[in-house]
Amino acid sequence: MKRLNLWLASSTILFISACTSNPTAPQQKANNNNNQATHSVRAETNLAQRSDVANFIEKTHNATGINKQWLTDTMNKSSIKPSIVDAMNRPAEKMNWGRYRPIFMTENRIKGGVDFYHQHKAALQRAEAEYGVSAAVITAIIGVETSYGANRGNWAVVDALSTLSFEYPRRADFFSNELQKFLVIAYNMNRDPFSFRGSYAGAMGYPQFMPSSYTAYAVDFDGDGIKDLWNNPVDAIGSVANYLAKHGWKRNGELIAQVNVTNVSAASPYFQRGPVRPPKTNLATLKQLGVQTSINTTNPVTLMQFEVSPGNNEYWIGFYNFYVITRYNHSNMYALAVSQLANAINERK
Ligand SMILES: [Ca+2]
Repeated sequence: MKRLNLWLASSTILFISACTSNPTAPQQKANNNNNQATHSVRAETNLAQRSDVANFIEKTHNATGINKQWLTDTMNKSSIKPSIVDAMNRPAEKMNWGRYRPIFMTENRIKGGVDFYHQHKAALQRAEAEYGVSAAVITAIIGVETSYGANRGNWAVVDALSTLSFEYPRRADFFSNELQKFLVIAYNMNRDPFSFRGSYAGAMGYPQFMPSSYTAYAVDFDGDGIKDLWNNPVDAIGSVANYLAKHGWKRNGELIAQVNVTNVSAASPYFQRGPVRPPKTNLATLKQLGVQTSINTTNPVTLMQFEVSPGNNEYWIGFYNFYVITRYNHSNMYALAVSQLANAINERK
């Protein structure tokens, strides 16, 4: 349960990220001759008879041109999952860095990252060359998201998104947009919509992309004609690199550094608070206030305080690429875990 709550805490932020992403236009409609035959054998739930679901079908048909009967058949087999609503309503556990870090910085996860790096070295190096994004950071993101594909989630994506669209009013607008995007993906791939698996919040595949992120940022990195983030780690590698590149990743840019803060009250006004924003502080200014580091740069930084235990803090500066990682998940602790895991993988690979 701890893992679940942690995931929730970070995923809330991921959703916001996906919300503000800039999805590309829906792909060209596929020939739908076979689509009705691709539904799996599933009990009828008759969900489409609900007026809100019928409205959604109408709206989706008008917005995307997807065959209405296909939409109706799909929704009529989609299942509301009360346990997903329960999980969303469970308060997220308040967690400091001292508890967050050991969840991700484990021997298994570091070793898994080194193995993943060697297994997919060619794709990772190609992604680094094409997109300029660090191969170790790509690996670490996939490691934090799904333990390198081991935990991709086992909910039918359409059930998860239907549940959250129609039984979770607080985020209904967000999730019904994701459901619509997902239906476009399944329809265009001419695949059984119930064959796609993901987390209970609808995040999909190795990199846990929400459908809107898939639409905007997924790439076919092995050139087989399919953007398969569910089962193809090579496509996942290219897609994570593309996601970070499109959010402004700087080739060979700095990431993070731990610093000493000798005068906490003097430095405190510069601690990052509230929503994460691009770095804007001059390091020389911080040094005058007692922030100690051997780094010399004119690149702007963000000064961050992380609580290890009550009264015991670590201080880090984040550079622009650290900020870019927070576009994947708007949490400084997430980005710090990814950065440290990436460094650990880099050291051992
Ligand atoms: Ca592919």
